[in-house]
Amino acid sequence: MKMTMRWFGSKYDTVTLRQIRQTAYVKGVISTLYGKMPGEVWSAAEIKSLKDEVEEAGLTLDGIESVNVSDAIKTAGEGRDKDIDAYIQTLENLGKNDIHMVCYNFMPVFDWTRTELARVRPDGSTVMAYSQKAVDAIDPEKMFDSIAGDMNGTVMPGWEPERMARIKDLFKMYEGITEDALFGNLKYFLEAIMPVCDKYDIKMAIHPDDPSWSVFGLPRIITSLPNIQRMMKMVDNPHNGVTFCAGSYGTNPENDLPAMIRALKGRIHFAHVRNLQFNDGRNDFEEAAHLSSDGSFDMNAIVRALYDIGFEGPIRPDHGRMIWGEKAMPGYGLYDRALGAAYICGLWEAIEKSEAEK
Ligand SMILES: [Mn+2]
Repeated sequence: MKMTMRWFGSKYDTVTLRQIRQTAYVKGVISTLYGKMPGEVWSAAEIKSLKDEVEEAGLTLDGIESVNVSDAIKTAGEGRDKDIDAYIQTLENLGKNDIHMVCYNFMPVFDWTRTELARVRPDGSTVMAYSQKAVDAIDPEKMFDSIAGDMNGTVMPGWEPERMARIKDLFKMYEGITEDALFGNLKYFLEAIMPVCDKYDIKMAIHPDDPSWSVFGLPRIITSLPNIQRMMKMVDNPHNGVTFCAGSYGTNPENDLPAMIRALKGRIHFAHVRNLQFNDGRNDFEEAAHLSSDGSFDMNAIVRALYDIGFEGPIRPDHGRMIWGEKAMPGYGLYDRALGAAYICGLWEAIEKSEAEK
C-alpha cells in the first residue's frame, strides 16, 4: 500500500501540501481539478500543472478523486454520448500524464448523505453523523440548506451550490430510473471507457454509495458485495474495479468488511479506511476516530485483509473528526486525518513485520 491523503487543490483546501509532506506518513496525494463540471474536458496542461505542483512539494499524485460522471451519463439523458467523449478525452489526458487511478461514483443526485456535519462527541470533537429519522423527516430538496451553514465556508464535494440550486430538475431526471436501469447506464459508460483505460492502464475505482442503501427513493446500486460482483461481471475487465471505502460499505452492519475485501482481491484499486460509531444500528451513526476502540469497526481486521490480498494501491485515511480548534471542510481537516494515517501505517507495519518473522 501507499499512504496518501485527499487534497482539493491550493485554491480550495485549508490544508497545504507542505503540511501533508511533514506528516511523514503520507507520501502522496489524491487530488482533482475541483472547479471542473461533469462533462468538461480536463486538458493535459491543466493536469500537468496540478501534478507539477504536487511533485514540487515532494509528494506524488497517486490518483484522481474524482472525475465526476454527469447526470446525463447516469440517466442516459440528452448529451450522454457527448459527455462520455469528454470523459474519454480526460482519461486520455490523465494517461498521458502517467496517472493510473481514477475514483468516481454513480450516485444519483446526492453524493454521500449526512444529516449533521458537526455532531459533538463526548470528548468535544465534532463529526459528521447520520440519522434515519432526520432523513425521513426532511424534504430532500431542502437537504442542502439544512447543512449549508455547517460547511466552515468550504465547498463540499458533491454538494456544490450550483448543483444544489438545480435540485428539483435533478430529481426529475431520475424519475422512473430503476436500479436495473442504473446498472445498464453504468455498463454503457464502462464499456465506452475501457479501451482508453486499457491503453493507458488506468484503473477505474467506483466509490460506493454512502450510506449503502437507497435514500429519498433514489436508486442506489454500489452498496453490497453481490452488487459489486454484478458490476464487475457485466464489464469483466481488471480496469473496472472499486474504491473500497470502509466507512461507506460499513454503514450497513450486514456488510462484512474484511470478508468483502478478501472477495474483491485484485479489483480493489483504492482504499478509504475509517471508522464509524453505531448508536442505533444503521438508523443512527456518527463518524469516529480511526482507532478501533473509538468506534464500531475492527480496524486491524480491515487492514489485515488488505495486507492479505496483497493490496498495493493508494490508501488514505478518510473523514477525520474536527479537533484542536481546526477550521476546515467537515471531514477533511489535517489533524485527525494525520492521526488516522499514522495509525493505519502502524497497523500495517506491525502486520508486515510479524509476517516476516514467521
Ligand atoms: Mn470514501
